Amino acid sequence: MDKQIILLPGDGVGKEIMESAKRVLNTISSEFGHSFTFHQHEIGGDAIDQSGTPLPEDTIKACQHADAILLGAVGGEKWDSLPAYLRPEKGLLGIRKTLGLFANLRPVKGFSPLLDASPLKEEVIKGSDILIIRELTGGLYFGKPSERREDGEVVVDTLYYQRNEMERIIDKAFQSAQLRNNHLTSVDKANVLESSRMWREIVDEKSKDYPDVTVEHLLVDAAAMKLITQPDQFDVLVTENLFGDILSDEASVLTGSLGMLPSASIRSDGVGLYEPVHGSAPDIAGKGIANPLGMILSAALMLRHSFGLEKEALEIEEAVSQCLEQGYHTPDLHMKGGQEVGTKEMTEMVIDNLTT
Ligand code: GGG
Repeated sequence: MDKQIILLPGDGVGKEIMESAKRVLNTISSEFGHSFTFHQHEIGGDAIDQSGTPLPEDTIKACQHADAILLGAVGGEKWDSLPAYLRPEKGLLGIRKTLGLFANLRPVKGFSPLLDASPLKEEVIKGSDILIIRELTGGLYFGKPSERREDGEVVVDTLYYQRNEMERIIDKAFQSAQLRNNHLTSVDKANVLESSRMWREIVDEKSKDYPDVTVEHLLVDAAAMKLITQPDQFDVLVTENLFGDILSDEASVLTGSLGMLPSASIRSDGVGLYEPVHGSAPDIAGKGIANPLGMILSAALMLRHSFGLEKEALEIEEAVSQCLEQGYHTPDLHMKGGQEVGTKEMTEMVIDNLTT
C-alpha cells in the first residue's frame, strides 16, 4: 500500500511525539511491505513564527491532497497575548472546518497495567471501554459573533448549529453503536439550551431508524459525574463540540493519563486527521519526557480508519500494551514499580515489541 501522509507536528511536545509516530509507522511499513511517504508542514504557533498565520495556505493545500493527516499539538504561552484570530488553536479549528472533519472519535480504554496509575479505584474503572464521539465543526467554537465589545467590558460567544450538522454526527453515533454494543448515551443540556433541545429532538427522531440501539439521554453535568463514578455504564457517548472536548479530557482519568488518549477526526469518505487528545504541554516540551503513546495510538487509528489496515493497527496497540505490561512508563503514568523512561526510550520499546 502506497500512502501520502501529512505531518503537522505543531508546538511544544508535538515535535517530539511526532518523531515517535513516524518511527513506528516506518517500522510498520517495512514489516508489512507498505510505502508511507511523509510531508511535513506548519500549523499553530510554529506556523505563526514562520509565516505569520496559524494555518498557512500551503498547509491547507497539502492536507486537501493527502491520504491522511497526523497532528501533534498546538498552543503555548508564547502566543497567549496574540489576538483571538491569530492564536495557534485557530490553525487546528481551521483545518478541521476546512476539511469538513465533523466526527471526532475518542476511544477511552484503560490498559490493565495502568489500573493503579488512575486516582480512581480499580473496581470503578476496571473493564470500562468507551467511545466518545464529539461534534467537531460547529457549536460555540465556530459561532459568530464571538468578540469583546464596549471597551472590553462585554463578551459574546455564539452557540450556532444547523440541523444537518447535528443529524450527521448523530447518525455516525448510531452507526458506531451498532458496531459495538447497541447502546448510545446522548449528552446535552436540554433543560437550559435551545441547541440542546434540537439535539435531543433529532436523537429521538433518528432512534426510529436504528431500533436495535438503546438510547439514553443525560444532561452534561450528570454525565460528568457518572463518567468517573460508573464509567462501565457507558459504551458510545455522543455530544456537541464543547461538551465533548471537556468530557473526553475528564475521561482520560480512566486511562491513567491524558497522554494515553488518541483521537480520529474524520468525515464520511474516510479522510481523517489523527492527533492525541492532549495539548502541547509547554511545561515539559524539549525535556524528552513526553508520553508518545497517545500519538502512536493515533497513528494506529489512522491505519484502521483511513487505510483499512486493521491488522497493522492491532499490532501497534498490542505493542503499546506489551510495553506497559513490561513496566515501562513515562513520568505522567504513576505506575507502581516498573521503569520510568523518556519519549525516545518508550518509542524504542514499542518498536522492539513490534519487531519481536
Ligand atoms: N492535540 C490536541 C491539541 O493540540 N489541542 C489543543 C487545542 O487547540 N484544543 C482545542 C480542541 O481540541 O478543540
